Amino acid sequence: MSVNRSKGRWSAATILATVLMAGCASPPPPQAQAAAPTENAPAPAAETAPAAAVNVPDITAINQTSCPKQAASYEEWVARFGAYALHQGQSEKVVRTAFAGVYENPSIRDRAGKQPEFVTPVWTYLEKAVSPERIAKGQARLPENRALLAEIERDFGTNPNILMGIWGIETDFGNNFGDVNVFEALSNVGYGTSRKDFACTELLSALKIAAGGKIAPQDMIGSWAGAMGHSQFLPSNYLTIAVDRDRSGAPDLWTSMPDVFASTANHLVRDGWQRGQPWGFEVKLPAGFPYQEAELDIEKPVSHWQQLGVKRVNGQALPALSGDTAILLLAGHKGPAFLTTKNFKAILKYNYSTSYALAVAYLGDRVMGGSGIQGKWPVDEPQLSLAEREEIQQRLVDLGHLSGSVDGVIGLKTRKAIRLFQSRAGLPADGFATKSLLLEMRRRAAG
Ligand SMILES: [Ca+2]
Repeated sequence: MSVNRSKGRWSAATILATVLMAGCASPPPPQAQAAAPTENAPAPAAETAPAAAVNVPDITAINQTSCPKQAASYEEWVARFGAYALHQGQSEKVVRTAFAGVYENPSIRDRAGKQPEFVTPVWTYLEKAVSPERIAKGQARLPENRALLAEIERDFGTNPNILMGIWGIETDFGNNFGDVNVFEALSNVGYGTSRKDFACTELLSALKIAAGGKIAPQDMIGSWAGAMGHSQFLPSNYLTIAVDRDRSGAPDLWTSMPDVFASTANHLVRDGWQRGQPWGFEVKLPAGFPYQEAELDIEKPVSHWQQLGVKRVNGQALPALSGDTAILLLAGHKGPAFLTTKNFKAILKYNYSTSYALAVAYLGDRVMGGSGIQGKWPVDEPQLSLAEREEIQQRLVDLGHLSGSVDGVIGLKTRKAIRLFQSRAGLPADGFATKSLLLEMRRRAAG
């Protein structure tokens, strides 16, 4: 991932170093100076301190006992967070070292912005996420990891499919886990977006990791959103879930595959992964299937679906599975259908997106030799613009089917409202927002 680093370079590092030093009786230790960025680095901070530095108060003079909500600049936010971290018991040395190389990164706050004009259709997303190239890439990485994956399955109950799937979707099998330092990523989220409490919590966790002394702050690299390493763990996840499988003294999610796979497995197990169960599989729904039951929060035993006539996509009877299952449709009644288990929900805890979870599931299966999705996606379905998605929601509100904000996000609540409209209109109640649905709504409102 490339980020725009043209603006504000140095400033936060300079200012934090300056304000922290102001409170020190002695000069900072050499390592704090060494931690400053070296790539295209200007002269040392003291010689190039921008005029803006004098406008920022001394961090030791800042009484910051909670996560900073107001700041006139990125530099001030970092200084205030630094004061807050000291208040929370972090050492000045750890704070100074951690923030020595950060700078303002406006592209981070742009990414966390408003709803997109168009939402990528699930089939387009899957085509890229589970491409033949990526499947081949995963298969190439299997031999070197096969024994380790077997050991993890023995100890955690997570099969190789799911671990390869998550590794491939999260970071393209380690080829891309982001290039942003976690302190830079999260301080920009804290300053530039509304997710300030999230940023403060995660930054304090990141400081705790650094304070452990086993992972250097500058090595804590990840996405613009603060997800770190091969498994894309947030710092708080690292502290509570990550596993030091290779017993080096700390979980290393950047270079140790035993630690990476064990940490991912631990995440899944904590969220209910059941040994020996599949995530689910593709199914064929019979004519007249009650589509309003195809939603992840409607959980039934397999026998319920058998009675309704649901079969595996190859026509075979559904296998016996313990626990409740749910039917998933991601593109309405014309698209593929899936029967999912609790394990699918464990994948969703990793990243709450059904498209993401399906991509993880299929990539893992394909890497391990399984076949792809058989059903046909409605690829000719026109995309809905933000205005059209909002219009559907507004019409549902006007009809009394939906309450709450009109935000263009077609989530569970909106789908349920669409199903209500569809049932009353005698349409298959699949909850899928389409252009034809919108046209039908307009037609009925006019008539
Ligand atoms: Ca380790």
